[in-house]
Amino acid sequence: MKKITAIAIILGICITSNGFSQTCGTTNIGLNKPVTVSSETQYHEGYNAVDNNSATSWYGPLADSAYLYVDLQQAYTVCQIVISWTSNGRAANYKIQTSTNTTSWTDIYTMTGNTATTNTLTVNGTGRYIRIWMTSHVNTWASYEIVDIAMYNSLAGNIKPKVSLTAPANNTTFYEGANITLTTTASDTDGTVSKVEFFQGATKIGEDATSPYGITWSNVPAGTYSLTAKATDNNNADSTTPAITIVVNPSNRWTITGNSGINPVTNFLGTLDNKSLRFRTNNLQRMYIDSATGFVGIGTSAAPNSEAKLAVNGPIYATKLRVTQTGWSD
Ligand SMILES: [Ca+2]
Ligand SMILES: [Ca+2]
Repeated sequence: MKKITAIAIILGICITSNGFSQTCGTTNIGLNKPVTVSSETQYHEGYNAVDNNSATSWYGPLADSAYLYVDLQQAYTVCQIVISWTSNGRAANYKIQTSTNTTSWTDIYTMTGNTATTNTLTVNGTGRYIRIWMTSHVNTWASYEIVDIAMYNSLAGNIKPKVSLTAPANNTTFYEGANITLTTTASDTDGTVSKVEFFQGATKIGEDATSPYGITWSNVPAGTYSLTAKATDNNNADSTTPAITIVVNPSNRWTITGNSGINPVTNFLGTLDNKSLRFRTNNLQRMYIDSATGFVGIGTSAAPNSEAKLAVNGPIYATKLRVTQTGWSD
């Protein structure tokens, strides 16, 4: 273990609780996988033993020898198998075997003298096919009857996938109704990424099983959201990105593409408090309206005298310019 750790550090691999742990996975890798049996009974076919449904079961033969094997669709290192028998249909003696081809089988567990209805077996074997090879009954008058088999694969040595959110950037703002594109980069050093799921808080908003891993979150309501992405690898190990925050603002505000339905009585561009208003282009201040005096400066924010209401710091070109000094009380 020390050696593995040292290599991991040299490679810059982040060691995490699942990364090199010796624990078993918690996902039943045999669930609903194809089943082959030596014999079966109508309504009690082999698949009833892998459906994780205690109301269904496989009925085998009265004969001593019988088998049931599960095709996991790919090779796994199996670390635990849980077999639930009916009380009548328990096997006393049986073996657990693995195979890569269904032709040659390797014993990984031998049970003798079983009487329990649930057998939780710690095993260690690798193969695509897992077979229960039964050789004697507890009750010789009953067929073999398996309610469910669960299989778990070892995560030992598995390195967690890496994932990062590439968009949106932290603290990006949107307007309500936006279609927000979430993108990630995800990879797995010693396997493949099976999916990337996307969450806002604890709520899943989508997933993608194909690279590049991303989704579009459509028509997002106003609010502040904490977004994460979780990648899962082919051994069911997962990693989650740090959370980023986005703000989706209400849309009842001036937009940069023009506005309609404005009420000039109540809608305006400006401030409600004692703050001046500034206009910029190219991030340079071009026009200024003073909050206290209402002074308007173009090219300046300083009034040339205390009575000035308008100052233009620069030439004014006009074909006609008329200044009238009557008509106002002041
Ligand atoms: Ca079942
Ligand atoms: Ca992995």
